[in-house]
Amino acid sequence: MLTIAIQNKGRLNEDTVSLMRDAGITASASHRKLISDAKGFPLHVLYLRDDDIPQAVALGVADIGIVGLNEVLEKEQDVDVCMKLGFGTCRLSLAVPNNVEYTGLNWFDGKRVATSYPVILRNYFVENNIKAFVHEITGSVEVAPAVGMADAIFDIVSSGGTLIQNGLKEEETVIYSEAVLISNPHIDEVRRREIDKLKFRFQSIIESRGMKYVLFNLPKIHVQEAVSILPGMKSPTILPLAAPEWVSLHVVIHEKDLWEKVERLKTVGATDILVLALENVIK
Ligand code: PRT
Ligand code: ZN
Repeated sequence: MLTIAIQNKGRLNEDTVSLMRDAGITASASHRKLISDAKGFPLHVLYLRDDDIPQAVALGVADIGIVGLNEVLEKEQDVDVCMKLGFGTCRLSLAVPNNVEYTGLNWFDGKRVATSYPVILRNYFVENNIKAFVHEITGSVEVAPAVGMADAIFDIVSSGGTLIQNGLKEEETVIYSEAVLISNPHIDEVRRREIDKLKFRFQSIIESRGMKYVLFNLPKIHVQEAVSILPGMKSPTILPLAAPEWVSLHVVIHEKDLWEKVERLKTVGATDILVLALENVIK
């Protein structure tokens, strides 16, 4: 049976448990457990701090894990990144106090930079030939310049609110991160096939997120115009109605395009438009 390591609490826990649930796998969200058995897929679930997940997977304590790409890059463990999971999105950026006249990356030469991600930052400075002092601190990195511990910081940014609150401005984005599925690179064929099944389920869920199932009635003579508005997964399904001059069209549309498409469909005579949530797209 496969073992998956997931974050025991914190930002990724809830989205991880809900991705698994949408994929038909019920795992306890309990923060107090270390390990439990999932329902709906033969899987042991190991609850860890996110910092420990890459190593647990590299050592084979877990076969797979779900963790931020930032932790994978920081820990430099021997793991494969199998797929991006579309949540926990953020970036790791260099930020300086608002009153600094930033002149480009060379500004960091000789400066002290506080971070909880020293490996990623050192690699970045080496690649860019910058000689800065990297100070590793855990937690509250954003206050380091104000208390005189550093000239700048390198930290996770999401909305940017924390930087603003602390009088800092983002100058360089070093990596973009999101939750990823990682696996031990040395697992046997049987486990690899199990992982492929899991990846297939996750992929279906991720692809269906943000998609809507739309059905509406349309005078038959306007079908070609409607089809040209609607490039669906393949093409729309067209079903006859009892009234011979009418048809019903079914199509999957991404929610970001929904209103624009609906407005255009109405101009070619679409009526009785139903928009339904789409649970899963299995290809
Ligand atoms: O206890 P454990 O070690 O497991 O958790 P943790 O405290 O180390 O990590 P946690 O739970 O805070 O975050 C887990 C993962 O979520 C991170 O490794 C990232 O991959 C991802 N993630 C996504 C974030 C953020 N968004 C985020 N905004 N992690 C942290 N933040 C923090 C950031 O450190 C900064 O303090 O939020 C602040 C910035 O947010 P904005 O919105 O103000 O810019
Ligand atoms: Zn952590």
